[in-house]
Amino acid sequence: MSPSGLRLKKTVVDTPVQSHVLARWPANETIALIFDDIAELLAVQGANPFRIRAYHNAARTLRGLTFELAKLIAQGKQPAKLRGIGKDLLGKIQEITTTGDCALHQRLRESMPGLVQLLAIPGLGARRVQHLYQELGIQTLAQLREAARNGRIRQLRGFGEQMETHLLKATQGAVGEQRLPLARVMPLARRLCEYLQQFPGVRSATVAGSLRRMRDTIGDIDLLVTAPPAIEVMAHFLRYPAIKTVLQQGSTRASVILDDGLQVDLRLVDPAVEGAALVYFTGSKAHNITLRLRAKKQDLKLSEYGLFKGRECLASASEAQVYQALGLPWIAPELREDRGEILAAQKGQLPCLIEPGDLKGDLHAHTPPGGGPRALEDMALAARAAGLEYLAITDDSAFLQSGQGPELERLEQQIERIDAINRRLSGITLLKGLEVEILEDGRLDVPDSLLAHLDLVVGVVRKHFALPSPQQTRRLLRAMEHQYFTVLAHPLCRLINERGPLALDFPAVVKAAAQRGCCLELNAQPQRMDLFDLQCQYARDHGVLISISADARSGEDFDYLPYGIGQARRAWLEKSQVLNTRSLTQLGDYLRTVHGKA
Ligand code: DGT
Ligand code: CA
Ligand code: CA
Repeated sequence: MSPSGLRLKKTVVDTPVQSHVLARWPANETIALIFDDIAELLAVQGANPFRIRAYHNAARTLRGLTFELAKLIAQGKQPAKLRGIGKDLLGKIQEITTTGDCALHQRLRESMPGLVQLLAIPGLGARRVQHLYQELGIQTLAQLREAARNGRIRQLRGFGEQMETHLLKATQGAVGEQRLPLARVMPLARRLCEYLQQFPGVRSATVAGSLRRMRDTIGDIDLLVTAPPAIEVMAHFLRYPAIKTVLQQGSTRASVILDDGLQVDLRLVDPAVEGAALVYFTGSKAHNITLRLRAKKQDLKLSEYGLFKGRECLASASEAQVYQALGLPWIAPELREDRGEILAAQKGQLPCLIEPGDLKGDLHAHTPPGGGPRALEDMALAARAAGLEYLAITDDSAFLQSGQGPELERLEQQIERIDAINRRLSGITLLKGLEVEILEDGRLDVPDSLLAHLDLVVGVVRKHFALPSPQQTRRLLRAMEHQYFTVLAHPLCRLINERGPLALDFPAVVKAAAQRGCCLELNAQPQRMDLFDLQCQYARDHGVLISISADARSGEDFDYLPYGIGQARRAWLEKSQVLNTRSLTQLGDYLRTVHGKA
């Protein structure tokens, strides 16, 4: 065991010591930790063992002192000769006393940043790190995790299966592992739930954790299964074909990794405590903590097994009972982030959240590329099947500019096609829209004279994502000033795991949208989820209407709408704050007003 790396990580390394935050001089222990760290790093490099030992010995001497050495040095006093601390090391101590660190230490850390992180894992000392490097070429956390996943660690002398599992756990989340988009994970989790539910005796299998809270990205899948004690559901779970590695298994809990790398945590409880377990396992952790504190104030104890007064269980069977016994109404999972929901619940001020069935239409959709002559109609039918009453076709404005013929003619052809479909189909109305590009300077790539023929215009940034904030903000503000601009689509342009959000003065964009009366989109494409919850809430708070859209490119894409609703609920949105919950007539009124056509 070599915990020094870990201790250092907390005390010295990750918080660079700056002289103005020091308690005037570094403690003996701080200097000793730096020396231990130097020794470990030298060992990983395969340095001379005497040199390595010299640093460890000096650390030991420092820990045994009855006075603070750095204080003495800071006072300009000469310390008496100390065992194992010669001129060279004393020089380093002086350096640490004045700067908080020494150059050798910094140089060693900088020369092998990956190895420094490996050393910080409890159980990985210099010798093991060196071994990993020599045998498997492992220099980074990511490489270590990969090797552990592939079962290569257990083959190493002195490591074994237990160590491999330990390293897999220790590196989880530490390597900037990607969180996956909600819509990619939910279907997998639901399939697993169905599999579990099929097992005779199982009462329920429920998705919990961040999935149930509809977070935009998911770290791992949490499932809660209820069954009477005698049911062998755990063995059934471990037989699930897509399981690659079993990290942990017991009679009431198991953690596995699926073929695609996703982790699944399963908890099995008695049906009698389903509600309490579900509250616990749904989280978030922050919500749970605040809830437990509330229980404590009432002299109660809340756990995954129930709400207790002394040994008496007051509630456990359903979530509603647990919340009720705490003096609260049931709180929707999407709100459970400790963002004021418990106080709002207590005051009876929880929002009346938007529901999936509230959406009447979608204002941003494309004709599938290569969809043939029936593509428009297919989209209309798919939207109708998804329960929508209207759908705006907002093809990319590029279709006007490419090919032959004047732009107006091409636009008129599209409008005629839509009119024909509207005459033919009942129960769904296609609206005439366009997705226009917001050019670098904020102009739109289609003139107002053409946009005037449309019902609505969706503006998007397609290029120049990296403009500095003032320029990007100006660009969007200018775009929104256009008379026929209706919706700013995916305003932040982030792509989960691929592209961060635009640098923007977001409040300025929201303010402009509110003044102009145009709306901001909550795009429900799995990788977008843009606006995301907190921004969406901010926009709502400042009087901006939100348009929830699947940005569909095929009929199946309407399945993404519930995830958009999930985000909207996380943003505390009510039905009235979402434009496309309005009837077609109400929408028409809104569009005429915002475009100055009223
Ligand atoms: P994720 O997996 O990163 O997307 O986020 P969650 O929220 O699913 O987190 P996860 O999988 O670590 O844990 C699932 C739930 O279990 C979490 O939402 C609340 C509960 N939980 C986990 N650890 C703790 C804890 O230390 N304290 C409390 N009170 N609850 C916890
Ligand atoms: Ca989770
Ligand atoms: Ca988990």
